[in-house]
Amino acid sequence: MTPVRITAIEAILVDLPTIRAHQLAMTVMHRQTLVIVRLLADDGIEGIGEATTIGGLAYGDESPEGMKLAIDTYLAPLLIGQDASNVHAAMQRLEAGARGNRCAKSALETALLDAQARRLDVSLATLLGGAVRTRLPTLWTLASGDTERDIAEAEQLLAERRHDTFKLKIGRRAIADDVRHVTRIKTALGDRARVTVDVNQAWNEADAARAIANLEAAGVDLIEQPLPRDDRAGLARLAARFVVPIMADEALCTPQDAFDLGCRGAADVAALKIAKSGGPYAVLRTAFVADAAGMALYGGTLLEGSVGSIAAAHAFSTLPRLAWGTELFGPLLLTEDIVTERPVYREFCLELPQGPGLGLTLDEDKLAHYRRDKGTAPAAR
Ligand code: MUC
Ligand code: MG
Repeated sequence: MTPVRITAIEAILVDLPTIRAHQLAMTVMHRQTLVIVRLLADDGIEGIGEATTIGGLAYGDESPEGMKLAIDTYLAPLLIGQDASNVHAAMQRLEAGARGNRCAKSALETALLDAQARRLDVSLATLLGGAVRTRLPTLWTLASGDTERDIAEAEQLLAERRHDTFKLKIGRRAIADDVRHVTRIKTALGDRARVTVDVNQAWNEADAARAIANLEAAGVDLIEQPLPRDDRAGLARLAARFVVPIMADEALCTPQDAFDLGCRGAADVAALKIAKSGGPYAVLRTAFVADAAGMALYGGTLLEGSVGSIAAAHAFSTLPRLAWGTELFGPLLLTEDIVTERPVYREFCLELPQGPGLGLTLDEDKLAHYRRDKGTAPAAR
């Protein structure tokens, strides 16, 4: 069989407004910047991918602008002319030629997988071995910064049967204020909803111990990344001390992270994200190690738009165990989209698209409108 050569790779910065301010411990978001990747091969098949992070450099080591630079300057040249139908060989070449940069690599791995699945006329999940679920339970994050507004938002989403699990972003305010905020929301929602909290690394161990005792008493179901990502010993002590499960997020990116956290007993639950791990296939490698180490799995997000969220959904749909469901609600946080058909959320779940590849089509007009380099961008294909 003649190889199919990669002929062009484009990385496009796309700025989309959020439906409301989204407050996290380390930043307040009013918009989200997606890095959309288009990868073309000489058989005419194009694959798309997305690299996205939160708040510039506030969340991780890569910014959207840095990802575009890394792709344009270093990663794309490594791939041009390579066999587009061999995703593992292409990704191995990137690994050998560029350290780290897992978010940027995730967009490229997604685009390669999307193109190859389209080429074979199968879905991305099928290419990854097959979906064991086509509906993924998806929570919603309450992060308006206002307790009563958060309760009203949760009540509406429960009534619409869109979400029945809510993650509260805390760690920005004093601990006593955070505990009051969470307790008020959990009391209002009662047994009708699960409530989890994400501290985004904001506490030290002593503060975390005090806060978690109160949150556990308030009926919180899960505590996400209470300590800085490097404090694995502290995380292990918290996991041993409390019954409420502790989830590793920022601390867990690679299979090696999963192995080390597992050996330490540092986390009960593993937050998986394609962007942290380097792509839909890469996240599965991390997931299998975490699973083998006895951690329950959770399908996380870096608040990607539709392309990144659906890529993650395809990967998570193949996992035999996904005890904590997902948080792939990113597209719902954005007022606009750059795909022709937006992902469907129904009965507390995200539905996996069924078409070839990701099952998504870029909306060229929307993309042209929201791309940051509008006016100077190359003409649409
Ligand atoms: C994170 O740290 O988990 C996921 C949901 C959300 O609101 O923020 C993200 C990031
Ligand atoms: Mg988190």
